[in-house]
Amino acid sequence: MLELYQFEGSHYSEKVRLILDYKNLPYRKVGVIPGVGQLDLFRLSGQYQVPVLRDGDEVIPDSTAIAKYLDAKYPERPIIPNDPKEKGLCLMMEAWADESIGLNARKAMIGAFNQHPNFRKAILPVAAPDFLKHIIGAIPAEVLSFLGTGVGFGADAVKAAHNILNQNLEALCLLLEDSPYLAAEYPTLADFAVAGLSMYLKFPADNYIDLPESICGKGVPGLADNPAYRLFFDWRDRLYADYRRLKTSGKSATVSPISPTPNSISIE
Ligand SMILES: N[C@@H](CCC(=O)N[C@@H](CS)C(=O)NCC(=O)O)C(=O)O
Repeated sequence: MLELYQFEGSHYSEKVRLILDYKNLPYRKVGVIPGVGQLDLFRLSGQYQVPVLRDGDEVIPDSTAIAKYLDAKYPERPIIPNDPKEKGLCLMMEAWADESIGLNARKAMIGAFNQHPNFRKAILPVAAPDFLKHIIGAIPAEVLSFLGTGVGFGADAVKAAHNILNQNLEALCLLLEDSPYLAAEYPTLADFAVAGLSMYLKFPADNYIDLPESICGKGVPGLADNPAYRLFFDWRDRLYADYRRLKTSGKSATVSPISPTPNSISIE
């Protein structure tokens, strides 16, 4: 069976989970513990980041490489169009989702949980021990903001991320005004990348991802609750309802930690 090495709260992992579900491919989730688990991941894949797909002897890191591998190896329900224009649009939008929506959504979410300690506690890795969540929750917002400065998560960087995301969401609403999908008449990699990478803007309300219930349906204030972007979030809800499996259905949602104990903290 396919194995997905992942963090449950990772938006790049979510992009791959959406594709696996769309293609009806059963898979087993292997939860990587931030820190020590990533050392095991390095031994397996030669790099430290999730997602990593294992298909028998094949080990594929990187969500884009995984998407292309899956479409080539399991061509049923293709996600990369053949038509040149559609294919070009699809690949361009996928890269845009990864690099613009994904990176800026992470900054905007960190900005939001600098302001809201409960949101911050809720989003720490589900596997993190309670005492760790307590300690992180107790760190004042100004300290986190200070720590963030210099690595791109200070107040100015968060504001810049909001500006970019506002334009991204406006563009998506315009694109979706008269079309059910972003790059073709059927769902493609562009749709799954945009849906997955926008997870931190607003977590899906239903039971798709194994995260604390307190954050389901919640998101970055000013973006998640902005009526101007309703069309986009409604579109994403429909995509999930049509193609994403609920976490309770099927046997594919087993999490078995790649490593028993965490040795560092990560926000994803
Ligand atoms: N380009 C990669 C990005 C993956 C990525 O940024 N993964 C994050 C989780 S969302 C990660 O593993 N972070 C831990 C780290 O960098 O140590 C992809 O598309 O898969």
